[in-house]
Amino acid sequence: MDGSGQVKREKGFSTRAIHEGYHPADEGGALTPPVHFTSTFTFPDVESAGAAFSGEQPAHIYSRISNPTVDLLERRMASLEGAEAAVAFASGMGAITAVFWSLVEPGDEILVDKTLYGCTYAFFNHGLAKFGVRVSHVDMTDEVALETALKSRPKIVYFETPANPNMRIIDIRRTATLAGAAGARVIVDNTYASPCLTQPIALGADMVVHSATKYLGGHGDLIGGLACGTQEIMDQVRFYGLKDMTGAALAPFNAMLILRGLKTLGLRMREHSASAGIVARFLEARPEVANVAWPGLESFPQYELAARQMQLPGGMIAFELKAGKDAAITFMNRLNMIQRAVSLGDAESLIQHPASMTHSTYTPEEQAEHAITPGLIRLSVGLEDVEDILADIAQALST
Ligand code: 7XF
Repeated sequence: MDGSGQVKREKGFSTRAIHEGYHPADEGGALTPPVHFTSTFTFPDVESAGAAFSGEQPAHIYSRISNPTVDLLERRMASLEGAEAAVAFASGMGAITAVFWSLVEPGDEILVDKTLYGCTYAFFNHGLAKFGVRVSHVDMTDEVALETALKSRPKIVYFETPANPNMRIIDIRRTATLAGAAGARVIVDNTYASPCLTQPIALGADMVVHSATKYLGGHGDLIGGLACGTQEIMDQVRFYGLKDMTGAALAPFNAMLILRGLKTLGLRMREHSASAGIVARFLEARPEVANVAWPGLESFPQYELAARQMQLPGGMIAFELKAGKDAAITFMNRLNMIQRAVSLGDAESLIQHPASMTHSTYTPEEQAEHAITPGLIRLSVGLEDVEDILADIAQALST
Protein backbone atom coordinates (compact mmCIF):
# COMPACT_ATOMS: atom_id res chain seq x y z
CA MET A 1 0.00 0.00 0.00
CA ASP A 2 1.16 3.55 -0.59
CA GLY A 3 0.05 6.65 1.37
CA SER A 4 -3.19 6.93 -0.60
CA GLY A 5 -4.32 3.48 0.48
CA GLN A 6 -3.80 2.12 -3.07
CA VAL A 7 -2.08 -1.22 -3.50
CA LYS A 8 1.14 -0.58 -5.43
CA ARG A 9 1.44 -2.67 -8.57
CA GLU A 10 3.97 -2.94 -11.34
CA LYS A 11 2.95 -0.95 -14.38
CA GLY A 12 1.45 -2.86 -17.30
CA PHE A 13 3.45 -4.42 -20.14
CA SER A 14 2.84 -1.74 -22.77
CA THR A 15 3.35 1.09 -20.27
CA ARG A 16 6.77 -0.33 -19.43
CA ALA A 17 7.51 -0.94 -23.13
CA ILE A 18 6.95 2.80 -23.66
CA HIS A 19 8.33 4.42 -20.48
CA GLU A 20 10.61 2.06 -18.54
CA GLY A 21 13.98 3.53 -17.64
CA TYR A 22 13.61 6.94 -19.29
CA HIS A 23 12.74 10.30 -17.71
CA PRO A 24 12.41 13.22 -20.16
CA ALA A 25 13.41 15.68 -17.41
CA ASP A 26 16.90 14.11 -17.41
CA GLU A 27 17.32 14.98 -21.09
CA GLY A 28 16.12 18.60 -21.27
CA GLY A 29 12.51 17.46 -21.58
CA ALA A 30 13.06 15.48 -24.81
CA LEU A 31 10.06 13.15 -25.16
CA THR A 32 12.07 10.46 -26.94
CA PRO A 33 15.48 9.36 -25.71
CA PRO A 34 18.54 10.82 -27.42
CA VAL A 35 20.68 8.42 -29.45
CA HIS A 36 24.26 8.36 -28.21
CA PHE A 37 26.33 8.02 -31.35
CA THR A 38 29.71 7.53 -29.80
CA SER A 39 32.30 4.81 -29.91
CA THR A 40 34.18 5.86 -26.78
CA PHE A 41 33.72 7.78 -23.51
CA THR A 42 36.07 10.34 -21.99
CA PHE A 43 37.49 10.54 -18.46
CA PRO A 44 38.61 13.62 -16.52
CA ASP A 45 41.80 11.83 -15.47
CA VAL A 46 43.58 8.50 -15.84
CA GLU A 47 42.74 7.51 -12.26
CA SER A 48 38.97 7.60 -12.94
CA ALA A 49 39.52 5.68 -16.19
CA GLY A 50 41.43 3.06 -14.21
CA ALA A 51 38.59 2.86 -11.67
CA ALA A 52 36.12 2.28 -14.52
CA PHE A 53 38.30 -0.44 -16.07
CA SER A 54 38.73 -2.24 -12.76
CA GLY A 55 34.97 -2.11 -12.17
CA GLU A 56 35.43 -0.11 -8.96
CA GLN A 57 33.49 2.82 -10.46
CA PRO A 58 30.75 1.80 -12.95
CA ALA A 59 30.99 3.92 -16.10
CA HIS A 60 30.64 3.64 -19.86
CA ILE A 61 34.09 3.00 -21.34
CA TYR A 62 33.64 1.92 -24.95
CA SER A 63 30.49 1.13 -26.94
CA ARG A 64 31.46 -2.50 -27.55
CA ILE A 65 30.83 -3.00 -23.81
CA SER A 66 28.04 -0.51 -23.06
CA ASN A 67 26.39 2.65 -24.42
CA PRO A 68 23.62 4.77 -22.86
CA THR A 69 21.10 4.16 -25.70
CA VAL A 70 21.81 0.43 -25.72
CA ASP A 71 21.65 0.49 -21.91
CA LEU A 72 18.12 1.92 -22.01
CA LEU A 73 17.04 -0.88 -24.37
CA GLU A 74 18.63 -3.43 -22.03
CA ARG A 75 16.82 -2.05 -18.97
CA ARG A 76 13.52 -1.98 -20.83
CA MET A 77 13.89 -5.56 -22.09
CA ALA A 78 14.90 -6.80 -18.63
CA SER A 79 11.68 -5.29 -17.30
CA LEU A 80 9.56 -6.83 -20.07
CA GLU A 81 11.08 -10.29 -19.52
CA GLY A 82 10.93 -9.99 -15.71
CA ALA A 83 14.73 -10.40 -15.52
CA GLU A 84 17.29 -8.63 -13.35
CA ALA A 85 19.38 -7.58 -16.35
CA ALA A 86 19.78 -7.83 -20.12
CA VAL A 87 22.56 -7.48 -22.69
CA ALA A 88 21.96 -6.41 -26.30
CA PHE A 89 23.81 -7.80 -29.33
CA ALA A 90 24.30 -7.12 -33.01
CA SER A 91 22.15 -10.16 -33.87
CA GLY A 92 20.23 -13.03 -32.34
CA MET A 93 23.15 -15.31 -33.20
CA GLY A 94 25.43 -12.79 -31.46
CA ALA A 95 23.33 -13.22 -28.30
CA ILE A 96 23.20 -17.02 -28.47
CA THR A 97 26.91 -17.47 -29.19
CA ALA A 98 28.00 -14.98 -26.50
CA VAL A 99 25.83 -16.71 -23.90
CA PHE A 100 27.26 -20.14 -24.71
CA TRP A 101 30.88 -18.98 -24.97
CA SER A 102 30.38 -17.46 -21.50
CA LEU A 103 28.82 -20.50 -19.84
CA VAL A 104 30.29 -23.69 -21.29
CA GLU A 105 33.68 -25.37 -21.21
CA PRO A 106 35.19 -28.34 -23.04
CA GLY A 107 33.73 -31.55 -21.61
CA ASP A 108 30.39 -29.96 -20.68
CA GLU A 109 27.17 -31.37 -22.07
CA ILE A 110 24.33 -29.21 -23.32
CA LEU A 111 20.88 -30.70 -23.85
CA VAL A 112 18.91 -29.05 -26.64
CA ASP A 113 15.47 -29.64 -28.08
CA LYS A 114 14.82 -31.65 -31.22
CA THR A 115 13.90 -28.61 -33.36
CA LEU A 116 15.95 -25.42 -33.47
CA TYR A 117 16.45 -22.53 -35.89
CA GLY A 118 18.98 -23.61 -38.55
CA CYS A 119 21.96 -21.44 -37.52
CA THR A 120 21.48 -22.22 -33.82
CA TYR A 121 21.55 -25.89 -34.77
CA ALA A 122 24.71 -25.31 -36.83
CA PHE A 123 26.38 -23.37 -33.99
CA PHE A 124 25.75 -26.20 -31.53
CA ASN A 125 26.51 -29.14 -33.80
CA HIS A 126 29.32 -27.72 -35.92
CA GLY A 127 30.62 -24.91 -33.69
CA LEU A 128 30.46 -25.83 -30.01
CA ALA A 129 30.93 -29.53 -30.75
CA LYS A 130 34.28 -28.72 -32.40
CA PHE A 131 35.49 -27.23 -29.10
CA GLY A 132 34.71 -30.30 -27.01
CA VAL A 133 31.19 -29.47 -25.86
CA ARG A 134 28.87 -32.47 -26.08
CA VAL A 135 25.55 -31.61 -27.72
CA SER A 136 22.62 -33.94 -27.06
CA HIS A 137 19.23 -33.55 -28.72
CA VAL A 138 16.01 -34.72 -27.11
CA ASP A 139 12.34 -34.27 -27.88
CA MET A 140 11.43 -31.99 -24.97
CA THR A 141 7.72 -32.50 -25.57
CA ASP A 142 8.33 -36.06 -24.33
CA GLU A 143 8.64 -35.94 -20.52
CA VAL A 144 10.02 -39.47 -20.19
CA ALA A 145 12.69 -38.85 -22.84
CA LEU A 146 13.59 -35.55 -21.16
CA GLU A 147 13.94 -37.18 -17.72
CA THR A 148 16.14 -39.90 -19.17
CA ALA A 149 18.32 -37.36 -21.00
CA LEU A 150 18.74 -35.29 -17.82
CA LYS A 151 20.32 -38.26 -16.04
CA SER A 152 23.65 -37.42 -17.69
CA ARG A 153 23.45 -34.05 -15.87
CA PRO A 154 23.88 -31.54 -18.73
CA LYS A 155 25.04 -28.05 -17.79
CA ILE A 156 22.44 -26.27 -19.91
CA VAL A 157 18.99 -27.11 -21.23
CA TYR A 158 18.07 -25.03 -24.30
CA PHE A 159 14.93 -24.81 -26.40
CA GLU A 160 12.69 -22.58 -28.53
CA THR A 161 8.94 -22.32 -27.89
CA PRO A 162 7.14 -22.21 -30.25
CA ALA A 163 9.98 -23.91 -32.14
CA ASN A 164 11.15 -22.58 -35.48
CA PRO A 165 9.80 -23.75 -37.94
CA ASN A 166 7.31 -26.43 -36.86
CA MET A 167 5.59 -24.69 -33.91
CA ARG A 168 6.22 -27.41 -31.31
CA ILE A 169 5.53 -25.96 -27.84
CA ILE A 170 7.74 -26.86 -24.89
CA ASP A 171 6.24 -26.74 -21.40
CA ILE A 172 8.57 -24.20 -19.77
CA ARG A 173 7.42 -24.75 -16.17
CA ARG A 174 7.72 -28.53 -16.34
CA THR A 175 11.03 -28.48 -18.21
CA ALA A 176 12.50 -25.90 -15.81
CA THR A 177 11.42 -27.97 -12.79
CA LEU A 178 12.98 -31.17 -14.16
CA ALA A 179 16.13 -29.41 -15.38
CA GLY A 180 16.53 -27.50 -12.12
CA ALA A 181 16.31 -30.73 -10.13
CA ALA A 182 19.09 -32.14 -12.35
CA GLY A 183 21.28 -29.07 -11.75
CA ALA A 184 20.99 -27.62 -15.27
CA ARG A 185 20.43 -24.00 -16.27
CA VAL A 186 17.47 -23.42 -18.57
CA ILE A 187 17.74 -21.02 -21.52
CA VAL A 188 14.69 -20.28 -23.67
CA ASP A 189 14.76 -18.70 -27.12
CA ASN A 190 11.63 -16.52 -26.83
CA THR A 191 11.85 -15.04 -30.35
CA TYR A 192 8.60 -16.49 -31.71
CA ALA A 193 6.41 -15.52 -28.75
CA SER A 194 8.12 -12.32 -27.58
CA PRO A 195 7.76 -11.35 -23.90
CA CYS A 196 4.30 -10.07 -24.73
CA LEU A 197 3.00 -13.63 -25.18
CA THR A 198 5.32 -15.77 -23.04
CA GLN A 199 7.39 -14.94 -19.96
CA PRO A 200 9.84 -17.83 -19.53
CA ILE A 201 11.57 -16.44 -16.44
CA ALA A 202 8.30 -16.23 -14.49
CA LEU A 203 7.77 -19.90 -15.43
CA GLY A 204 11.16 -20.93 -14.01
CA ALA A 205 13.68 -20.43 -16.85
CA ASP A 206 17.07 -18.94 -15.92
CA MET A 207 17.68 -16.99 -19.11
CA VAL A 208 15.97 -15.81 -22.27
CA VAL A 209 17.54 -15.08 -25.65
CA HIS A 210 16.00 -13.25 -28.60
CA SER A 211 16.49 -12.41 -32.20
CA ALA A 212 15.39 -8.76 -31.85
CA THR A 213 15.36 -8.72 -35.65
CA LYS A 214 11.84 -10.20 -35.43
CA TYR A 215 8.87 -9.04 -33.33
CA LEU A 216 10.88 -6.81 -30.97
CA GLY A 217 12.12 -4.57 -33.79
CA GLY A 218 9.02 -5.43 -35.75
CA HIS A 219 9.68 -3.50 -38.94
CA GLY A 220 12.19 -5.57 -40.90
CA ASP A 221 14.80 -2.81 -40.82
CA LEU A 222 17.48 -4.12 -38.48
CA ILE A 223 19.39 -7.11 -37.14
CA GLY A 224 19.70 -7.35 -33.35
CA GLY A 225 19.67 -9.71 -30.38
CA LEU A 226 19.14 -9.76 -26.62
CA ALA A 227 19.89 -11.98 -23.67
CA CYS A 228 18.13 -11.61 -20.28
CA GLY A 229 18.87 -13.21 -16.92
CA THR A 230 20.36 -12.57 -13.50
CA GLN A 231 22.74 -9.64 -13.03
CA GLU A 232 25.56 -12.05 -12.22
CA ILE A 233 25.21 -14.09 -15.41
CA MET A 234 24.56 -11.04 -17.59
CA ASP A 235 27.78 -9.46 -16.23
CA GLN A 236 29.64 -12.59 -17.31
CA VAL A 237 27.94 -12.50 -20.72
CA ARG A 238 28.77 -8.79 -21.18
CA PHE A 239 32.36 -8.73 -19.90
CA TYR A 240 33.40 -12.03 -21.47
CA GLY A 241 30.93 -13.26 -24.11
CA LEU A 242 30.32 -9.83 -25.65
CA LYS A 243 33.52 -7.94 -24.86
CA ASP A 244 36.11 -10.65 -25.54
CA MET A 245 34.56 -13.60 -27.34
CA THR A 246 32.20 -12.22 -30.00
CA GLY A 247 32.41 -8.42 -30.00
CA ALA A 248 28.88 -8.55 -31.42
CA ALA A 249 27.82 -5.15 -29.99
CA LEU A 250 24.50 -3.59 -31.03
CA ALA A 251 24.83 -0.18 -32.73
CA PRO A 252 23.09 2.71 -30.88
CA PHE A 253 21.00 3.49 -33.96
CA ASN A 254 19.63 -0.05 -34.01
CA ALA A 255 18.99 0.14 -30.27
CA MET A 256 16.86 3.22 -30.97
CA LEU A 257 14.93 1.34 -33.68
CA ILE A 258 14.27 -1.58 -31.30
CA LEU A 259 13.17 0.87 -28.57
CA ARG A 260 10.75 2.36 -31.09
CA GLY A 261 9.52 -1.12 -32.05
CA LEU A 262 8.94 -2.11 -28.41
CA LYS A 263 6.48 0.77 -27.94
CA THR A 264 3.98 -1.00 -30.22
CA LEU A 265 4.89 -4.61 -29.38
CA GLY A 266 1.68 -5.26 -27.42
CA LEU A 267 -0.47 -3.66 -30.10
CA ARG A 268 1.27 -5.54 -32.89
CA MET A 269 1.22 -8.95 -31.19
CA ARG A 270 -2.54 -8.69 -30.65
CA GLU A 271 -3.07 -7.86 -34.33
CA HIS A 272 -0.61 -10.53 -35.57
CA SER A 273 -2.41 -13.13 -33.41
CA ALA A 274 -5.90 -12.08 -34.50
CA SER A 275 -5.00 -12.16 -38.20
CA ALA A 276 -3.07 -15.43 -37.87
CA GLY A 277 -6.16 -17.01 -36.30
CA ILE A 278 -8.28 -16.00 -39.28
CA VAL A 279 -5.63 -17.23 -41.74
CA ALA A 280 -5.08 -20.52 -39.86
CA ARG A 281 -8.82 -21.30 -39.84
CA PHE A 282 -9.09 -20.39 -43.52
CA LEU A 283 -6.20 -22.73 -44.38
CA GLU A 284 -7.61 -25.54 -42.25
CA ALA A 285 -10.90 -25.39 -44.16
CA ARG A 286 -9.24 -25.56 -47.60
CA PRO A 287 -9.28 -28.96 -49.36
CA GLU A 288 -5.70 -28.46 -50.67
CA VAL A 289 -4.26 -28.20 -47.13
CA ALA A 290 -3.08 -31.32 -45.29
CA ASN A 291 -2.38 -29.82 -41.84
CA VAL A 292 -2.02 -26.47 -40.11
CA ALA A 293 0.04 -25.80 -36.99
CA TRP A 294 -1.05 -22.66 -35.13
CA PRO A 295 -1.24 -22.87 -31.33
CA GLY A 296 -4.75 -21.35 -31.18
CA LEU A 297 -6.41 -24.05 -33.31
CA GLU A 298 -8.40 -26.65 -31.38
CA SER A 299 -6.77 -29.24 -33.67
CA PHE A 300 -3.25 -28.18 -32.60
CA PRO A 301 -1.79 -31.13 -30.65
CA GLN A 302 -0.58 -28.89 -27.80
CA TYR A 303 -3.57 -26.53 -27.79
CA GLU A 304 -4.11 -26.73 -24.02
CA LEU A 305 -0.45 -26.23 -23.13
CA ALA A 306 -0.29 -23.25 -25.51
CA ALA A 307 -3.40 -21.72 -23.95
CA ARG A 308 -1.81 -22.06 -20.51
CA GLN A 309 1.65 -20.81 -21.45
CA MET A 310 0.95 -18.14 -24.07
CA GLN A 311 -1.14 -14.99 -23.63
CA LEU A 312 -2.13 -15.32 -27.30
CA PRO A 313 -1.19 -17.87 -29.99
CA GLY A 314 1.01 -15.46 -31.98
CA GLY A 315 1.51 -14.68 -35.65
CA MET A 316 3.41 -17.73 -36.95
CA ILE A 317 1.80 -20.58 -38.89
CA ALA A 318 3.34 -23.78 -40.31
CA PHE A 319 1.37 -25.85 -42.80
CA GLU A 320 1.62 -28.50 -45.49
CA LEU A 321 -0.28 -29.12 -48.70
CA LYS A 322 -1.76 -32.53 -49.53
CA ALA A 323 0.05 -32.49 -52.88
CA GLY A 324 3.45 -32.21 -51.13
CA LYS A 325 6.67 -30.29 -51.63
CA ASP A 326 6.44 -29.37 -55.34
CA ALA A 327 2.90 -28.04 -54.85
CA ALA A 328 4.11 -26.06 -51.82
CA ILE A 329 6.82 -24.40 -53.89
CA THR A 330 4.40 -23.64 -56.75
CA PHE A 331 1.96 -22.15 -54.23
CA MET A 332 4.63 -19.91 -52.71
CA ASN A 333 5.84 -18.79 -56.14
CA ARG A 334 2.29 -17.75 -57.11
CA LEU A 335 1.83 -15.35 -54.19
CA ASN A 336 1.65 -11.69 -55.16
CA MET A 337 1.50 -9.63 -51.97
CA ILE A 338 2.94 -12.08 -49.44
CA GLN A 339 6.70 -11.89 -49.87
CA ARG A 340 9.01 -14.88 -50.24
CA ALA A 341 11.65 -14.13 -47.62
CA VAL A 342 13.20 -15.47 -44.45
CA SER A 343 12.79 -13.58 -41.15
CA LEU A 344 9.48 -13.04 -39.39
CA GLY A 345 7.52 -10.71 -37.17
CA ASP A 346 7.44 -7.84 -39.65
CA ALA A 347 4.50 -5.70 -40.80
CA GLU A 348 4.81 -7.46 -44.19
CA SER A 349 3.57 -11.06 -44.40
CA LEU A 350 6.54 -13.31 -45.19
CA ILE A 351 6.55 -16.88 -46.43
CA GLN A 352 9.39 -19.35 -46.80
CA HIS A 353 10.34 -22.98 -47.28
CA PRO A 354 12.34 -24.09 -44.20
CA ALA A 355 13.81 -27.25 -45.81
CA SER A 356 15.61 -25.22 -48.51
CA MET A 357 15.93 -21.87 -46.70
CA THR A 358 16.12 -21.25 -42.91
CA HIS A 359 16.81 -24.90 -42.04
CA SER A 360 19.06 -25.85 -44.96
CA THR A 361 21.88 -26.07 -42.39
CA TYR A 362 20.38 -29.48 -41.51
CA THR A 363 21.15 -32.32 -43.95
CA PRO A 364 18.02 -33.96 -45.43
CA GLU A 365 18.55 -36.89 -43.02
CA GLU A 366 18.81 -34.49 -40.08
CA GLN A 367 15.69 -32.65 -41.25
CA ALA A 368 13.80 -35.95 -41.22
CA GLU A 369 15.08 -36.72 -37.73
CA HIS A 370 14.25 -33.24 -36.40
CA ALA A 371 10.66 -32.95 -37.66
CA ILE A 372 11.39 -30.50 -40.49
CA THR A 373 9.31 -32.02 -43.28
CA PRO A 374 10.18 -31.42 -46.99
CA GLY A 375 6.85 -29.78 -47.86
CA LEU A 376 6.55 -27.56 -44.77
CA ILE A 377 5.57 -23.94 -45.47
CA ARG A 378 6.22 -21.24 -42.85
CA LEU A 379 4.07 -18.13 -42.89
CA SER A 380 4.67 -15.04 -40.76
CA VAL A 381 1.31 -13.30 -40.78
CA GLY A 382 1.84 -9.55 -41.14
CA LEU A 383 -0.20 -6.51 -40.32
CA GLU A 384 -1.84 -5.98 -43.72
CA ASP A 385 -5.65 -6.11 -43.88
CA VAL A 386 -6.42 -9.76 -43.30
CA GLU A 387 -8.84 -9.88 -46.26
CA ASP A 388 -5.89 -9.09 -48.54
CA ILE A 389 -3.77 -11.84 -46.97
CA LEU A 390 -6.62 -14.34 -47.46
CA ALA A 391 -7.21 -13.21 -51.05
CA ASP A 392 -3.54 -13.69 -51.95
CA ILE A 393 -3.47 -17.18 -50.38
CA ALA A 394 -6.76 -18.12 -52.09
CA GLN A 395 -5.58 -17.10 -55.57
CA ALA A 396 -2.25 -18.89 -55.13
CA LEU A 397 -3.97 -22.09 -53.96
CA SER A 398 -6.54 -22.19 -56.71
CA THR A 399 -4.87 -20.88 -59.91
O1 7XF B 1 20.85 -13.52 -35.78
P1 7XF B 1 19.40 -13.30 -36.01
O2 7XF B 1 18.91 -11.98 -35.49
O3 7XF B 1 18.98 -13.59 -37.42
O4 7XF B 1 18.62 -14.37 -35.06
C1 7XF B 1 18.87 -15.73 -35.04
C2 7XF B 1 17.64 -16.45 -34.61
C3 7XF B 1 17.58 -16.94 -33.32
N1 7XF B 1 16.49 -17.61 -32.87
C4 7XF B 1 15.42 -17.80 -33.65
C5 7XF B 1 14.25 -18.54 -33.12
C6 7XF B 1 15.43 -17.30 -34.95
O5 7XF B 1 14.33 -17.50 -35.71
C7 7XF B 1 16.54 -16.62 -35.44
C8 7XF B 1 16.60 -16.08 -36.82
N2 7XF B 1 15.71 -16.69 -37.71
C9 7XF B 1 15.42 -16.13 -39.02
C10 7XF B 1 14.32 -16.99 -39.64
O6 7XF B 1 13.99 -18.07 -39.10
O7 7XF B 1 13.72 -16.56 -40.61
C11 7XF B 1 16.67 -15.98 -39.81
C12 7XF B 1 16.63 -16.00 -41.27
S1 7XF B 1 17.75 -17.22 -42.00
